[in-house]
Amino acid sequence: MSVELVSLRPYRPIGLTRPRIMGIVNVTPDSFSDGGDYLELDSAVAHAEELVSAGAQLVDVGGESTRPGAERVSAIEEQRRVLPVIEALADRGIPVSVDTMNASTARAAAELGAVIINDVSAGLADSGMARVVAETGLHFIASHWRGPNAPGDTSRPSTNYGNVLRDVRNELKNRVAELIVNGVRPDRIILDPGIGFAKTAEQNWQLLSNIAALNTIGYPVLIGASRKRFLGALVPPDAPTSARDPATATISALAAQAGVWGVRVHNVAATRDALDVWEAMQP
Ligand code: PMM
Repeated sequence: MSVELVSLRPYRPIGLTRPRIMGIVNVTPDSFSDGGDYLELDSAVAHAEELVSAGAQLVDVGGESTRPGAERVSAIEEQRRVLPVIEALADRGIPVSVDTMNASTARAAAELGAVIINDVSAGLADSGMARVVAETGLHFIASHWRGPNAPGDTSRPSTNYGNVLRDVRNELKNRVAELIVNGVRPDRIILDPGIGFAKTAEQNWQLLSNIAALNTIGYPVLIGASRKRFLGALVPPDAPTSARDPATATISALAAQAGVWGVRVHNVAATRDALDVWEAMQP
């Protein structure tokens, strides 16, 4: 397994380090863009291999959809979906992250060879998560999060911000402090502004146009904007979510310019091309 591929380089304010591409494999029946496509082990593994051939340095495997209104699944069902895929990819030497809010899933994935724990709740959904991160010593992607999009729950996570950039920054900093108190090594933390989580379209754009300010928290930053709903306004209303790939790839290139550590995308080839262009245009 190539640990080198996921090692962190020191933060540099000028984006001269090409961001890592994290390819998405959702082993779910209901994710908004690829739900149901990769439920079988063979098709999930084949898709992950395609993503790596297209230029992904990492594959993110998730078994629970986080789209608004999605049913939560039990940790047991989540593990039934993701663990065989994670094991198969790790066996093939592919660096894998596990996309989970459950500490038990994170631990089991770590035991099977996952190299990163990616938690959209940054440890808030499961109080045992920080301990698993601390004990396994894996890298931890901690996203900005204000609560679940539970089905039938009218109290959707709040999009009330005084200033979205300042508030997201402060809430992420608080998460970092809490994680460190719980034993997580600072050099294991990667931050994510949680595009689409408790944010309006306008707030997503505000955050994306200020990625460089997120970088100044002092931790590597990952951006996950791929095919998200706010990009739907840029294409015809009945277009498939894949029609959002050019917009996603453009965000990847602009995120590279802002110095991010990584981008999480469905269409790896489109983002690879965008990053090739970005790299060729470096002075
Ligand atoms: N978004 C989704 C799922 N996991 N993980 C990180 N770190 N950042 C994200 O923005 C993020 C995530 C939801 O999108 P999907 O259903 O396409 O996976």
